[in-house]
Amino acid sequence: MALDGNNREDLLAAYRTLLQIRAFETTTEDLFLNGRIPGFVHTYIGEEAIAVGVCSALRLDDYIVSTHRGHGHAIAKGVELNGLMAELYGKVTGVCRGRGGSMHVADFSKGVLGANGIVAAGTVIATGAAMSIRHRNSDQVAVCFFGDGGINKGTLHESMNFCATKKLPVIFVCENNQYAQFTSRTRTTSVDDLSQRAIGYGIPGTGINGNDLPAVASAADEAVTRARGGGGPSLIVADTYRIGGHYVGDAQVYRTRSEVEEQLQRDPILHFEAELRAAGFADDALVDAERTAAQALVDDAVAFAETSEFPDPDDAMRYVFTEAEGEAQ
Ligand SMILES: Cc1ncc(C[n+]2csc(CCOP(=O)(O)OP(=O)(O)O)c2C)c(N)n1
Ligand SMILES: [Mg+2]
Repeated sequence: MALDGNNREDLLAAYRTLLQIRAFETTTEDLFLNGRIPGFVHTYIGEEAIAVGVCSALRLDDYIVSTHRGHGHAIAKGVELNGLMAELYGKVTGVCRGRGGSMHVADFSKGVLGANGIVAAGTVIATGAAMSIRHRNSDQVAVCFFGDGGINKGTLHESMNFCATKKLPVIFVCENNQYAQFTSRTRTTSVDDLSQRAIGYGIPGTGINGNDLPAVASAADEAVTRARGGGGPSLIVADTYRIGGHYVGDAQVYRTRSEVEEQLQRDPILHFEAELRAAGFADDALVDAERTAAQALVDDAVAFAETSEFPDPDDAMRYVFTEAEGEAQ
């Protein structure tokens, strides 16, 4: 369903999701630094408006394919915080029964086909999902999130070309957060306007401010409507900024503190709060209450994860591959 910019309830629902992602990510940072979460975590702080805006244009049965920075995508598509946090902990109550962890969260019941540690691997998965949509004569769509680093991967070009040729219902969403790991986009990409890449495939390409939630929602709605109606794929390039390091613990020697501080002025949540206030939909009391409520939900998720069990080691190989028909799960 499209986000209705005049509907207070719609806007507040989107606002709550932004806050839940932010609270989830800042809490995850603390948990990781305190040794509670294994592996690596990549947070989505500063990029929340992209996931929330894009997913506002989707139905529950639409698909999304995510990246290594996937918690925000999952939350925006409706994945429950408890199961998501438990997954980060590697607990059996996690959305993937603790087998996936932060970089491989998935929840098919919400159309989340999975996060992925391989840069731009999601592009081919989204293409496959769109092929399945086509074969089933369904009107679902598949969204493929990827980064400015992913835009230079061969898999992305092959996927965009294939989807364009077959007019498959994929929306390619490039989250241009200015860095691929420790490398500035300006050092790796020959064009400033990444949406120009769409021209080479004969598909619509649009560049937007990814920190402006209504702008993201409206670009997504246009692309989703086109894909659902048989009009084929689109590329949306959403400019944003990764406020945190590449991963939690990144020393960030490749950028200056002043650059980050300047970007903090463009925080998508502050931006959206200002819009809500200007429209008369929010005031200090509401903002405080919503922020507290979002943190409380995340705190509950942490308590759930902490008190859940780890999977039984004897069970480690179960649920990793689809079992043959008739085989007990
Ligand atoms: C195929 C592949 N090459 C390299 C890596 C190492 N790597 C992990 S994340 C990353 C940068 C990705 O940058 P971007 O696509 O812009 O996503 P962001 O981290 O900025 O969200 C790289 C190079 C990888 N995981 N997979
Ligand atoms: Mg990037």
